[in-house]
Amino acid sequence: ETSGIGADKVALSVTASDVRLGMQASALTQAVLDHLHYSVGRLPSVASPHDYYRALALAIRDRMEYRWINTTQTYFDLNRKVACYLSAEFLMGPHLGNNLVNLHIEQEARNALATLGHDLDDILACEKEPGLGNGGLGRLAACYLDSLATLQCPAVGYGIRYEFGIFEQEIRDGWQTEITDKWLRRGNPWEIAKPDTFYYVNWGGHTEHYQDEVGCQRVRWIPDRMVKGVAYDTPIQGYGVNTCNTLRLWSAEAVESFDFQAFNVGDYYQAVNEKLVSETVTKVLYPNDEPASGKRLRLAQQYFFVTCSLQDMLHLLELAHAPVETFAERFAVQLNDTHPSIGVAELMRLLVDERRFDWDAAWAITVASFGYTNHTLLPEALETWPLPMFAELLPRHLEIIYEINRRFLDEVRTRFPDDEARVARMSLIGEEGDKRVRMAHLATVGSHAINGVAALHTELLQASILKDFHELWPERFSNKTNGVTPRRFLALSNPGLRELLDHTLGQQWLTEPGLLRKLDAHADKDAFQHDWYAIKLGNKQRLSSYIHAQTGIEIDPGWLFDIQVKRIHEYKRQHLNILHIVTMYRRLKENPALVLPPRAFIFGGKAAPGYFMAKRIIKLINAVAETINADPDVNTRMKVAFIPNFNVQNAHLIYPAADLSEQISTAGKEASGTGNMKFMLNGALTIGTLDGANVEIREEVGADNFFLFGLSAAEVESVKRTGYRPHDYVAGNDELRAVLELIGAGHFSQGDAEVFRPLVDNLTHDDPFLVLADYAAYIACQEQVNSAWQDVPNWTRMSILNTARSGKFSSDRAITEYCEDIWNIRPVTVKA
Ligand code: F58
Repeated sequence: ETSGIGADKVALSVTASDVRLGMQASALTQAVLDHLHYSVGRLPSVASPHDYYRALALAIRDRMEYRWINTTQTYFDLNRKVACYLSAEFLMGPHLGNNLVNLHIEQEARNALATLGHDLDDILACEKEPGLGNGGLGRLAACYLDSLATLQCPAVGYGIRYEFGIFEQEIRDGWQTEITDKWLRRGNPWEIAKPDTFYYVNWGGHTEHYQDEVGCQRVRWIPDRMVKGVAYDTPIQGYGVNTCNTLRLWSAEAVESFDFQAFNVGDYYQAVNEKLVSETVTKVLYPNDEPASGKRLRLAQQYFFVTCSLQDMLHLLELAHAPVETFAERFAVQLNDTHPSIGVAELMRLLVDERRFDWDAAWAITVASFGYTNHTLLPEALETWPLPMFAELLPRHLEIIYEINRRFLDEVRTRFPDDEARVARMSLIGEEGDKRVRMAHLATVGSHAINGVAALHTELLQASILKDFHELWPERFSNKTNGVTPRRFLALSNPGLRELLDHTLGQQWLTEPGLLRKLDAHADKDAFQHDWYAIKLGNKQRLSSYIHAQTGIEIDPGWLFDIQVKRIHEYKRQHLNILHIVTMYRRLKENPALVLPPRAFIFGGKAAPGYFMAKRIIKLINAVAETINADPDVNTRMKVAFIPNFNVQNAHLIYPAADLSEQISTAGKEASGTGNMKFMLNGALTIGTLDGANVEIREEVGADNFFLFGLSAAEVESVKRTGYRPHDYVAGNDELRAVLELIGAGHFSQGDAEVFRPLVDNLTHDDPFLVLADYAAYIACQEQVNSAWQDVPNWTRMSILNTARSGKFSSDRAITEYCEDIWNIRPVTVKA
């Protein structure tokens, strides 16, 4: 009598009215009332929407609990190898809506709330998303967890339970301001604290070398500080399956015995202070996307979550009575960038110092266990730690890294005799300026598999920062092009399109996105185009209302929606977009009769709080918006809006409403991009450079259905090599010069010629990301967009083809490749 996921597979003897498990609307109504009473403590008559949100969230969590426990038990009973995805960031987005989709009970939940006088959408809007990540890297980790569960793969996500996630962005007078993200203030119904699952984490002190009972040289680490890492678990429900995996986040707590020691000597203040200091480890997410921060607390965070996770794996082995020797057969440990790469040294320490393995045996286990994913080639984003800081915080790990390095460089010298330059390049210790530990080298040497995140990125990785390593171990390298989950980024966020796809293709497209290709056959049909257009228009209406509510700006849903949402960074070139906008503004002012299809230029994204140029770019977007939106000469044909606080929640509204997706980074700089995939999936056309996954998007959709412009990665490099002179482009292009002058002279800043001076000067004198070199090509390409947009049937056709050919970019495909090529992990059916 159950409905919802796999009702056929679920053999529970549950009745529809069961308050804990029943999947029908009547059972959910009962469950919400029950939780309102027993968990929230409110009478229905006075309960707020947020109270209803909590009650419904708890009711939904109950419905996952059985599958969750059962999943863990199944993996354990079957001794199955588990993928452990180590990531300092998981940008999960709101849980409630996604869990309803994956459990197949949205309609039941909607009906249940309607019975109680509430609208599901209002209740969904109450959830404060856990913003435990900066951008693409953290969101990728979340998509991968969704796919792992959906593909029924044994997996755990391990990370940090930051008390404050990514800051909330407010726009004041056009500038970004940062507000602390107190996401836990009203509690978190999705997590279950596991106070008995904790591990100790040590810092500082010194090491002692001694001889053990059998005469072996050993090392003891005598730390001088200690904290406890406590587990908080969140269920990750797969779509349409019983598999419910775990996201385990570690939270730092003071160790009680330390308090007691202080109490005993009567130093109450010291005891309390100890607690405060301990708990700062997991206080806040570092809000820098790139560059790497170099802060001590950041290294402490990394070591903290990595040691807890590795100790947890060893503990699980013990529970299974499996010898530690089998570690690599039981766990595939994936490093999401270098942030967890201290794990290589930590696993060696746990095995050699604590379990008394000999070095070679420990090293074989370590390399067989770890895989490393690189997400950036930008030199300033590569993590390195100054030796003195490393030595102070993790003295034993530094010794271990020296030993790994000594043995590794011996291997290099054997393979490449008389090549000390190569040895210096490959060393785990960098000697340019102050000595530093190079975390990308540690991750590479400690892993049996190293991958980039798009075909171009992997090629460049092998040819640039990891060239020497690729020459030494070519067989360890592979490409794993990123992917995104169609459950969250289509089914949940674009219900109109979902319905059309279900109706046209059957529901299987959600797990077999290759089926989307069947849309090709409908792309030319009038009636289908009509439905498609209507859905897009509805999505644009939704976004338009949201923008109006957030900013006061009114946008006509009939206009072309041109959207760029992503972190604000010079390499992503939001300022190139602005140069186009100002160019169009000037043309319209000079020639009011100009025919220009009306466009809304929409932006969103956070800047790192200390990133001077990025913050100025936000100010520029808002300044240009204010001028244009208020000018009756132009505002019937163009408007500009900056959506504040871009996050997963408002992303649900943004991607489905796009006509044009801006993917305009300098070629060779964006490792992959994943927003590009979310736009494509929702039927936006891309204007972009040959960068990251854009290359593969264009291959899939066909060159005719993609607006390509700009220098290639190879051309960018060659221009830079031969000496790039941005000023030549200014001198050679009157329109560009006029645009830069307009901005520089304060036209958009009430005559203030100072505020944008640094931006304009940087572009004309330095322009590290070749904005001016690509300007003319970008403008020309945007003109092609304008003509294409005027042919509505053809634009709609191209929009349909984008969705049709987006199947490759499902995270299910990406995860299948990781499972087969790197982790050696197979699916397991979890029975009910
Ligand atoms: C992003 N990196 C890449 N880093 O820029 C993007 O091209 C790629 O699609 C994505 O990873 C997934 O592979 C990224 O988001 C960060 O946010 C780090 C956060 C921690 C500090 C260093 C950057």
